[in-house]
Amino acid sequence: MTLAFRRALAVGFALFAVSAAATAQDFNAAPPNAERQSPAIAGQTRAPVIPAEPALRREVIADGLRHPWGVDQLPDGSWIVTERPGRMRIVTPDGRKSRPIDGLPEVDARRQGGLLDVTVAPDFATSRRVWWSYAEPRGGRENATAVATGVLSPDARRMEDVSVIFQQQPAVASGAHFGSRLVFDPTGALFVTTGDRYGPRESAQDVGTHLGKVLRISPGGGAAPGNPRISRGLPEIWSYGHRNIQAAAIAPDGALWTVEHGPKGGDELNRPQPGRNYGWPVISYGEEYSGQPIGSGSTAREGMEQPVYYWDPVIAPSGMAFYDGALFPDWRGSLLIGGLASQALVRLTLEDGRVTGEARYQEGRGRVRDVDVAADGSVIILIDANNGSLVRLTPDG
Ligand SMILES: [Ca+2]
Repeated sequence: MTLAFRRALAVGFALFAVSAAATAQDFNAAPPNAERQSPAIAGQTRAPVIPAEPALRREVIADGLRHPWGVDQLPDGSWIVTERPGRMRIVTPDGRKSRPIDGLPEVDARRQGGLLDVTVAPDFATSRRVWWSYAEPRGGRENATAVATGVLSPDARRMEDVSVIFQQQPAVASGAHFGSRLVFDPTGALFVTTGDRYGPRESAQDVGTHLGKVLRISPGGGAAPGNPRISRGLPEIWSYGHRNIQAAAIAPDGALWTVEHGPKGGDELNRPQPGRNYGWPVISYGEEYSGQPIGSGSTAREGMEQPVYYWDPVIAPSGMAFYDGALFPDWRGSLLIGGLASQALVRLTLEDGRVTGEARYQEGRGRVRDVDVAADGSVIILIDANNGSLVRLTPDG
């Protein structure tokens, strides 16, 4: 074997290795941003990469949606979708979009603000009641996360009997970190997730504010019965010390799980327990966008909870759902999470409340803003773009 041939073979083999690595999922190959941090518990980050199976068939149900943010399915199989600039529409299963539904309160649609999540009543078939979250203008440059409810008229053109059931205190002059997912727990109480508003981040630790919290309210407004008693705390608070939670779902056992946007290298999966402190901004994985440490740079402290799992680098999480459908039997019990910057549908396998594996699907095919599981077991994602879309994912073949 000549030296030139050996070199050619070595180069060829290296190229082969590179192309093989590029076709496999290599999202754990990137180094962490905060290289000196280590997880508090085994398996808390970088779970084993599992194959992205099965292959998916991707079908655009409807496009032309401007920055869609939240989606829920109605009993007749159609979809109620929010668009961040302030519109809510019905999309039929065959992709016809209604005119914007009339009667919604004004939203502050600047930067990350606007019309956000939507969820329909468990008894929507008879009550036609809907809840939605939004950035509420409060005068001057100030705004706040708010939640309203209304009854969708029989022709689905108008929201009637509208009332605002939650208004975040205090209002803040900021265009960021509004939260705000809405999920009902098994008792009928409504969880509302919020953010630190990307300004006074210490307010996430201040139980006298609604900023950076998981809140649990009654569907007609006010603190829900059974909330934890927190010394000097507002009665709506379920848990605190959160940065910006845009993903929330109820597990098959009835427990709330959330995913929050962390700083650079600090997205977190949590299972928020009543009255507990999840640490932001005192403890956090990751670092400032500048590369500086968050506060003292510590990742653990007595009296503050560890995340179940964290991502460094981040996925930039959006909506999430537990999979319990019929079309993907191997996915049952998995957690599906939308990724914005990661432009992926992230699947986590869970065992005894811990993450055991991670797979990513649809990478690079748009910022995933929300995830839902349809009644037929297909997975529905919202692609957040100027020309955004409602997409159905089913097994291919
Ligand atoms: Ca935390």
